Amino acid sequence: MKKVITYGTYDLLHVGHINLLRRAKELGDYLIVALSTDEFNAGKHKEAYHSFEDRKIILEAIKYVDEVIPETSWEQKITDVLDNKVDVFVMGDDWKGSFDFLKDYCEVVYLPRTEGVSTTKIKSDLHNR
Ligand code: C2G
Repeated sequence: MKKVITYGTYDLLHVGHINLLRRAKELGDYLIVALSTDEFNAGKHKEAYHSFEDRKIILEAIKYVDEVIPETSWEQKITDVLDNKVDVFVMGDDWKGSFDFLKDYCEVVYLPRTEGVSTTKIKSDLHNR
């Protein structure tokens, strides 16, 4: 079984997130999403609208997602890859190059982002209505 992992906040779920998850799943048989906790988001200077618990329930309902684990630190990726026997690490290409150190442990794939949509844009558009 080919296992894939990806990381993110996945707040205010939108088509860019779904496009990423669909393409990530197409690279293997089992997709793990390491979901940023509210505490970890604070470190990313991000404040999700939905709580970690709610974002986890939402992700687990997506047919491409097989498992959701918490992302609590920047340093957990190597351990996650080894402990879960991951074959492929996937992120959107806004992160291109940021995680190449993982190439010693698994395949690293950066996928093109979906243009024109983001959680930040959703918040901004709604605020300016
Ligand atoms: N994404 C995308 N297209 C968009 C928006 C997001 O492909 N229009 C992708 C991002 O590249 C990322 C995933 O969707 O791979 C989740 O996006 P975020 O929730 O914004 O994740 P981020 O805050 O970048 O967290 O350790 C890594 C971090 O946790 C990544």
